[in-house]
Amino acid sequence: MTRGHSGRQADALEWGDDDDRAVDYLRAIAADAVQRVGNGHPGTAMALAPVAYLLFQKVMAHDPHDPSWLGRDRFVLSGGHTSLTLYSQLFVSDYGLTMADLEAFRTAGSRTPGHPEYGHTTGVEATTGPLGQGLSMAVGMAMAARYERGLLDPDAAAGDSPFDHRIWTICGDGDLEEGVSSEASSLAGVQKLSELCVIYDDNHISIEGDTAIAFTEDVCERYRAYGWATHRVDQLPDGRVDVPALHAALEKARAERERPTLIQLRTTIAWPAPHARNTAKSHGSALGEEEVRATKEQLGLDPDEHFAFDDDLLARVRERLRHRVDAERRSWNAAFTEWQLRNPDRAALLDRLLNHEPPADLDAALPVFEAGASMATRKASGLVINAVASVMPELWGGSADLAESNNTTIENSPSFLPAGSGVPDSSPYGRLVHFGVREHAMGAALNGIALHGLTRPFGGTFLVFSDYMRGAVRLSALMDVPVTYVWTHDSIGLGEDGPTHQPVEHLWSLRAMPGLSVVRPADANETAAAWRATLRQHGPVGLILTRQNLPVLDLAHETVVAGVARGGYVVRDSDATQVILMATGSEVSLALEAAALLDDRGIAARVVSLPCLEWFDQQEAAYRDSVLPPSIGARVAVEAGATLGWWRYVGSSGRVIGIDHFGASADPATLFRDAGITAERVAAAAEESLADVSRHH
Ligand SMILES: Cc1ncc(C[n+]2csc(CCOP(=O)(O)OP(=O)(O)O)c2C)c(N)n1
Ligand SMILES: [Mg+2]
Repeated sequence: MTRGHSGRQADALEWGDDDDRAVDYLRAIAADAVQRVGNGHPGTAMALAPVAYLLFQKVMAHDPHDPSWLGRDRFVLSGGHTSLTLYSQLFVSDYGLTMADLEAFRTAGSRTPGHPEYGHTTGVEATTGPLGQGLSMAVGMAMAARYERGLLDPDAAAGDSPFDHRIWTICGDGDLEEGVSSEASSLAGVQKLSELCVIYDDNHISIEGDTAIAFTEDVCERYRAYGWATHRVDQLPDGRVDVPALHAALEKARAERERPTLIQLRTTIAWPAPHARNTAKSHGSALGEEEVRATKEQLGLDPDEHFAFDDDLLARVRERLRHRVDAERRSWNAAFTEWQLRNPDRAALLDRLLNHEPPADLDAALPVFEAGASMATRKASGLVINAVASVMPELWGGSADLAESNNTTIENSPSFLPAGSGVPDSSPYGRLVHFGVREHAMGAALNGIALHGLTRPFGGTFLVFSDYMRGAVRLSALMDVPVTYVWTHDSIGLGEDGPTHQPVEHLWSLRAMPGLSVVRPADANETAAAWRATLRQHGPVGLILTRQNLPVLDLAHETVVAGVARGGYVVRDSDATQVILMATGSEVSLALEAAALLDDRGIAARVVSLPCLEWFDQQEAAYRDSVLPPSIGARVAVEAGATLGWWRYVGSSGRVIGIDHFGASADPATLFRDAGITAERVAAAAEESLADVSRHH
C-alpha cells in the first residue's frame, strides 16, 4: 500500500501516561466549565474527552496553526451540546483557544458559545446543535471532497492526491433518532462515501432518561443495511473508553475504500463522576460543587484547583502533535507544489475558487431572453444553469427527485455516483446529484458541500416542501454559506395538484429568516439577473420560480440586471405618479396589466418589481425612496401568497392583494380568479387606496 498524503498506513497507537493525564484534566475542565457558568452539558464532554483527544492528537490530519489548510481532515461534532468536547481539543491542540476562553464558556461575547458556531471560533468547521444536522453536513462534506478531487486531481490513485482527506464525526443518540440523519446516511451509503467515519456515542442516555424509552433498534444493523461498514467498540469494565479498540476501529475506517464507516462506541456519560455518571441529569446540568470535587478526586486531581492543566504536560502534548503535523505538512506541501507544477490550469482554477471569485466570463455566459416570449421562470433558471455551467465548474447540484420539474439538470453531465454503481452516464466526479426524495438531507448536504469550501452547490424541490428542509435552510442562513435553493412551483399558479402542493405562507415564512435572500423573479430575464446576483453573493439564496409560463417583459437589459441586484426597481413609470403597484414574480405582469387599466381611468400608476426584499432593504435610503417615494401613500402590493409582511411596504393607506387561505385543485386561471388575484382587483384596490389617501389629507 502506498503511503498517501492523508491515506497514511495504519499507525500503531502511541498512547502513554501523558495522554491519560491530559484526558483526566479535560474531563475535570468540562465539569468546571459548566459548574462555573451554572448551565451547560458536562456529562458527554467528560465521557468523550478521550475520543476527541484520540482523533485530534493521534488520528486526524489537521494543522492547528493553519486551520484552513486544504489538505486537512474535517471534524464535525454533530451533538453540538457537547461543545466542550471540541473546545477542549481546540485548546489542547493550540488553535488559539485559551484556558481563559474555556473559563468564559457560554458567557456573552466569548469564543466558547453554548454550541459550536462556524465563523465564530477558529477550528469549528460547522455550526451544530440542531441534532442530526452535523452528521448530515458531514455527508455533504464527503461528497464535496470527492467532487473537488474530480475538479483538481481526478487521475491520482486513491489516497495519493494532496486533496484526499477524511471527514470525522462524533454523534449521539439524538443525532441518530433524527430523520435527517437517516436520510443523509442512506444517501451516504448509495454514494459509498468511504472518506466518512461517524463515531456514535452509544451511552444509552438522552434527556428524558434511558434510551430504552424511545430508541431500541440495532443501529449497526440499520447502518449495514444502508451499505456502511460498522464496528462495535465496548467500554472497559470500569466504564472507561477502550482507547486501543477505538483506535483500531478508526484505523479500519481510514483504510476503507468502499463504504462509509459507523463505529458504535459504548460509553458512560459523566464518567467518572461517582453519582452523576450514567444519569440523564448529567447531560444538561452542572454536577454541583461536591460532585465536581469528588470527580477530581476520582481522577487523582486536586479538588481545590479549577480549570487546571499542567503547563509542562500541555507543552509536551502540543510538541508531540506539532511533530506529527510538521511531518505531515512537509510531505503534503511537497506533493501540493508538485501538483501545482504539473497542473497549471487546475492550480489557477483552485486560486479562483479559494478567492470565491466568479469567473471573468460569467456575465457573457448569461442568456438574454427576448421580450414578448412566454416562459416559466423555472425553465429560464434551467437555461441559465446550463449556460453558466460551462464557465463555472464549481456549480453543481441537483434535486430531491424533481429534477425535471425544478429544471435543475445540467445537460451532458454525468450523474454523481460512485464507481460501480451500474447507473449509465454516471461518474464519481459527476456534477448532477440525485438526492432522492430527501429534502432535509439535501439541505444539510448542500451546507456541508458549501462548508467544505470550494464549490457552489444548488438543490431543488417544490417551494411547498421547503418546510421539509427548513432546519437545514436555517443553518445555511446562520452560517452564511453560499447555498442556492431552487424552489419551483411557487404558488397556486401550479394549478391542479391542489392545496397540498400550493405554497401560501412560505414566502413570508422564509423572509422571516434572517440571512436568507428570497428571490422571486418576474420573468426569464429577471431570473438570469437573479442567478447572476446569487453567484456573486456569499450567503444563501432561495430562488422562487414559477411552474406556469410568464410573459418576458420589455425592459432594458441593464435596468433588469441592476434592478434585480438591488432587490427592487421601477419597471413602469408614469409622469406624476399617483399610485404605486408593487409585486413580485408572476404578479409583476399582473400589476402591469392593472396599471394599463388605471391608465384608461386617468390614474397614473408606477409599477415596481421587488424580486428580493432583503436586497432591497439593504439599499441606501435614497435609492429605496427613489423606487418607493415616501410622498406617495397610495400603494398596492400584489403577490400570490400570504399578505403578512406587505403591510410594511404599503403603509396605512395601502392595500395588499394576496391569498391568506389554502388553495384548491383547479386550473390556475380559476384559482387566481377565485382568490381575487386579478388585474381588475389590483386596479380597484389602487382606487380605494387613492381614496383613502385623499380622505386623510
Ligand atoms: C433537533 C433538536 N431537537 C432537540 C434538541 C434538544 N436536545 C439537545 S441534546 C438532546 C438529547 C440528546 O441526546 P443524545 O444525543 O443521546 O446526547 P447525550 O445526552 O448522550 O449527550 C436534546 C433532545 C436539539 N438540540 N436538537
Ligand atoms: Mg446519548
